[in-house]
Amino acid sequence: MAAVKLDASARDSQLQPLLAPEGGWHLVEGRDAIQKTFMFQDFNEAFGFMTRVAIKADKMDHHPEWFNVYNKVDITLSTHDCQGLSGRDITLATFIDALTK
Ligand code: HBI
Repeated sequence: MAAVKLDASARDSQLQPLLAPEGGWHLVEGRDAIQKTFMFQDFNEAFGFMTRVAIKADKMDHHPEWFNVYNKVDITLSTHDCQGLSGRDITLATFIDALTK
């Protein structure tokens, strides 16, 4: 299924909550993408989180751009197929946030 960029209404209703202070996601400068940094107790916790995200991402066929060093995981979400944010990014961001609640 071709990915479709979020329209203005979807950005208001679905993206804004993620970008709110309690959501913790940020728009990436110069890209239609969102980014968030996660901190864990140690590498083991961080990698366990990454493993759960990876399994979900593969099930969705929608993969994060991410960087990990020790207990820090830096995640950027965007949809390559439409060069911007789609509903898949909202779905994955929501799943990711639920893991850290
Ligand atoms: N992951 N973030 C992201 N964006 C995509 O467009 C994408 C993906 N994973 C796999 C995927 N697309 C496949 O559907 C092929 O388009 C590569």
